[in-house]
Amino acid sequence: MLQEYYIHFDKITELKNEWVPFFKRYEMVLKELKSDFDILDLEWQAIYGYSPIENIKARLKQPISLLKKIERKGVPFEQEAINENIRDIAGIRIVTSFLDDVYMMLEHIKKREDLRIVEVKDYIQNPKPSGYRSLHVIVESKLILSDSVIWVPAEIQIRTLSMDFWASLEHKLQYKYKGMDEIPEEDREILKQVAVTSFTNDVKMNQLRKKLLHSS
Ligand code: 0O2
Repeated sequence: MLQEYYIHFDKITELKNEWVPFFKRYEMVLKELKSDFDILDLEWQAIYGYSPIENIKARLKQPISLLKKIERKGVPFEQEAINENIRDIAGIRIVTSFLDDVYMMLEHIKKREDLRIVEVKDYIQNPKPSGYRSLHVIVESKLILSDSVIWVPAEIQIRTLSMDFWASLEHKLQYKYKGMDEIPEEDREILKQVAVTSFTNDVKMNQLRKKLLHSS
């Protein structure tokens, strides 16, 4: 990680200093999205006494992660090209209680007039080879400025508590081993098995909720 930082040192310095105005629009959209979903959470609690949202996090992509993605995708180091091609500079993660709540959130997003869905990546139905599960919704979010309206790209990741447990711990292990490829094969298999067990638990809890709701 430190080595990567030094390789990209000049560009990281440029991103941190000269690109501050470019990143502002993503900061603004993150504030707006976070606040919108916080309000939704409060509203659902007030109306139904229950909200499917467990927690919401907002993150701006780190310069090193952005540079690695720019290189991987062969995107020119120019603001317009990056805005067009890198859709997750602004990222929101919504953690829900149950599996059905993930898709309920997606339906909610589809109905919003301030969000345009660009792409839905369903890594729940089609998990990543690592075992990772989550629903990624790439959107453009409406931002009202003093004299213009712009649509800013953002990625909304929606996942259950169980998927979040797995992804958070697996991310920490990846960091320790400096990348998934470096984790020994037998340990990667253990991680995949834990992901499957987590998902089995999600399915069981979802079924249990349905059964209890219908019997009450
Ligand atoms: P960061 O900056 O650390 O958050 P694309 O080319 O855009 O279609 P990309 O960028 O690879 O494809 O997007 P993808 O795979 O849809 O989503 C990448 C993000 O999903 C990652 O962000 C993680 O947040 C999450 N993710 C994907 N695979 C895994 C995995 O195996 N384990 C964990 N823990 N998370 C995963 P980044 O890229 O790390 O960026």
